Amino acid sequence: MITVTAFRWVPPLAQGLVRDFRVRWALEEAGLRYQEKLIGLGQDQASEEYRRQQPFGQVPVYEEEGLTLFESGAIVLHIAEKSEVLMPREPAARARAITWMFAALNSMEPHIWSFVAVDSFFANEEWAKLRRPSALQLAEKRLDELATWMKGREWLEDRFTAGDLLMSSVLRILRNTDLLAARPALEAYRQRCEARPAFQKALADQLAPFAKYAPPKA
Ligand SMILES: N[C@@H](CCC(=O)N[C@@H](CS)C(=O)NCC(=O)O)C(=O)O
Repeated sequence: MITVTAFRWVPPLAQGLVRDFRVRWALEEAGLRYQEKLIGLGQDQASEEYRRQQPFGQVPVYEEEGLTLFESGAIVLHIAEKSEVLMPREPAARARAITWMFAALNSMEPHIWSFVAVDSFFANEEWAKLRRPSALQLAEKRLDELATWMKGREWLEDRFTAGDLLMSSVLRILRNTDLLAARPALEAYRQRCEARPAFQKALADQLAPFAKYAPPKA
């Protein structure tokens, strides 16, 4: 049986974005059943036992008979190799799908997080106010470039792959901004990805424990 480690609860700002979501979505697309192992923020992350599974104390961790993996991108790739829904078999198409997986995590996500950090998480800090214009400029540049690529396309390549799964998961981080709405090609692409039944199921499954384990309101 496959096991995915996720957080029992996170603050609303992070709900639906925690990276076990990408793994859950990939598993749903691949039609693979899994069980979740829920851990708490803090102590559970710091335990020696957990650090042996995830050196940085983060989620997700993926366990399968005889194999433990961390890093959501590597996990999604591992799952994608098991399913043609996520990864074409033809070698060139496979290489292109993997290229887009890296592009999502390496060329898009750092700029998107840099912006969201100053726009949302640290918005009231003086340093964040100073940093915001240049972070916005860098994020917008990447978004514009991706929007140009997406014009007239349904998916990043000629069919849905794990590249789209990761790219749309990264675009989702901007959900509290108007940056996607300002780029209709990207907004339509995000919606197309999120309309997939596997996405909906994975999201509901990540959110369920958050409702169950929500701390009592002060
Ligand atoms: N590159 C890692 C990042 C994992 C990561 O940032 N996990 C976050 C949740 S999305 C986490 O566990 N944060 C808690 C912490 O860093 O203490 C991956 O993709 O798996």
